[in-house]
Amino acid sequence: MPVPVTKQGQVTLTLWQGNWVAAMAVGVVVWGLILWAVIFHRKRSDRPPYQVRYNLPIEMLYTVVPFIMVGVLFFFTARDENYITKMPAHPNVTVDVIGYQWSWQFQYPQYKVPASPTRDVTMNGGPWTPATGNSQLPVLVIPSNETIQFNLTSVDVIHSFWIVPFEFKRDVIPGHPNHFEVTTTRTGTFIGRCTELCGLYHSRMLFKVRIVTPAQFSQWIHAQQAAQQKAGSAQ
Ligand SMILES: [Cu+2]
Repeated sequence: MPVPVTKQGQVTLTLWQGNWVAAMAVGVVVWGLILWAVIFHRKRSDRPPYQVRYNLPIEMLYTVVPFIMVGVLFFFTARDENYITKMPAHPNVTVDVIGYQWSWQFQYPQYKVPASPTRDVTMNGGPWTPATGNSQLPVLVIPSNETIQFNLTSVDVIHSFWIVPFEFKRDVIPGHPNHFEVTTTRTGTFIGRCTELCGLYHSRMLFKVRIVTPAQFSQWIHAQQAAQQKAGSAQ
């Protein structure tokens, strides 16, 4: 698993690891019982073995133990899912994500650009191509150690928004806005993908993600605001 870059991603990773530990513990017990039966209860003669009808305590154990296992998995999954899908009321930064065949647009509705067609700071780009590689990909810039809200919409077919080290995906559905929030924990440059087969160039629908310090973010967003206002006014 990639190192998570959000608090929510860390919770997902811990839940996944806990599930593996629990599955391995159950597996070891089951393999042990199988080996024990194979080694110590081999067929020794043609005499039919001693017949037993039922054993109430063991039958109850067979029923109760799986219920406990499901209950434990359910408890931790429900607890972590509630945390991961929680939407704190006042995110530091809001990003409107628009998916289309075959790229993404990122808008920052808190940062206005009156002269631009979208009226917000907007990052555009294009898909990966053999000629341009990753150089045309749209860039999503967000600050570290802050809460980011993503609003997901699609203008054509169903896409899915996936920043790999978020350990999280969410579908981008036309006519059905989706939302989620994360708290970033570190800086770095990562890759994002579409993870819902959406057509011929689905696999080229990549984007770059840069998590920077809040000071760098503020500098970057104000520079974008000024540059996009100037470009809009010139048209
Ligand atoms: Cu897509």
